[in-house]
Amino acid sequence: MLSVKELEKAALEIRINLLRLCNREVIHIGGDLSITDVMTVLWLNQMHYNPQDIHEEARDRFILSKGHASAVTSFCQAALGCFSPEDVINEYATDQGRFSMHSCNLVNPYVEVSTGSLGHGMPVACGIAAGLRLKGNHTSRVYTVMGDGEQSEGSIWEAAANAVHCKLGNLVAIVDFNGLEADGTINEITGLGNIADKYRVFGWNVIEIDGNDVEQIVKAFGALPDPQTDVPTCVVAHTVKGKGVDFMEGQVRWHAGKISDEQLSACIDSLQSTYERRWSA
Ligand SMILES: Cc1ncc(C[n+]2csc(CCOP(=O)(O)OP(=O)(O)O)c2C)c(N)n1
Repeated sequence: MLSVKELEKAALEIRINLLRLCNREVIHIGGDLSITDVMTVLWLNQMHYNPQDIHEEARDRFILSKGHASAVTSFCQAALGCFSPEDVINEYATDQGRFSMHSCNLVNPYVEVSTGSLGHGMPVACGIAAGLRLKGNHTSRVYTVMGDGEQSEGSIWEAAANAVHCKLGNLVAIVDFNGLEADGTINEITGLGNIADKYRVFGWNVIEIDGNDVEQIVKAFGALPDPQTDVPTCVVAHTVKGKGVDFMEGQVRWHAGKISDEQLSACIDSLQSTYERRWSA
């Protein structure tokens, strides 16, 4: 297990890699940065996943329901040693490359399920969780990461009801509650109200955290019920879209985009000095 300081350092490096990629290609930088802390803790501390044996039956499964956050997923996997960050940057959006705007398992075996069309990853995660039970696997968990805008897809709520009905205590759904979609705020576009309460009413175990606070994320994952139990868990992670980059934070305009060389070096300086200030005492 890594310490909070080590996890924050890893999250810093993942953010820097995201920005380096964002200097080369248009990526979904806002929603990558909002979920970076959760993804770092998930991949580096929480999930049972061996890059040397990616089909191991005992692995935890990860389904990126908000499939446009493929870049942060790839850099987390790179931090785990699946491939290098340079591989991600050099191959991204190239004809023969393994990495692109959405995760695709036809070209990248580290992707459990291809995603990108919102509303599909969560139902697939439910199916896989039910399948593991049927196969007699009672130790693996299935994690899925969704967007808050994605919650307006009806398929999410069919799956949410089904997960309770099928008693899928091995399912952990994470909502990146950053308050923004591609074109505006959640409240302007769909007005979803209290997403945590909605999952509670559906019968889920709900944990609400500050999803940009590594200590809280570690604690929440550490408190997950045993996968053999009957109630699925929803972690509602309150986050900031564009977290860590001052001109992107809370800005709809930075749902997706590309940055200049000057912006890149200013962002890296700012991220590094924030980390150093925090841990210098
Ligand atoms: C079915 C479907 N409709 C539309 C899109 C286009 N799209 C990509 S990202 C996005 C906004 C998603 O917002 P949210 O789920 O809140 O993600 P985040 O803000 O975390 O990036 C949309 C509408 C899509 N990928 N799939």
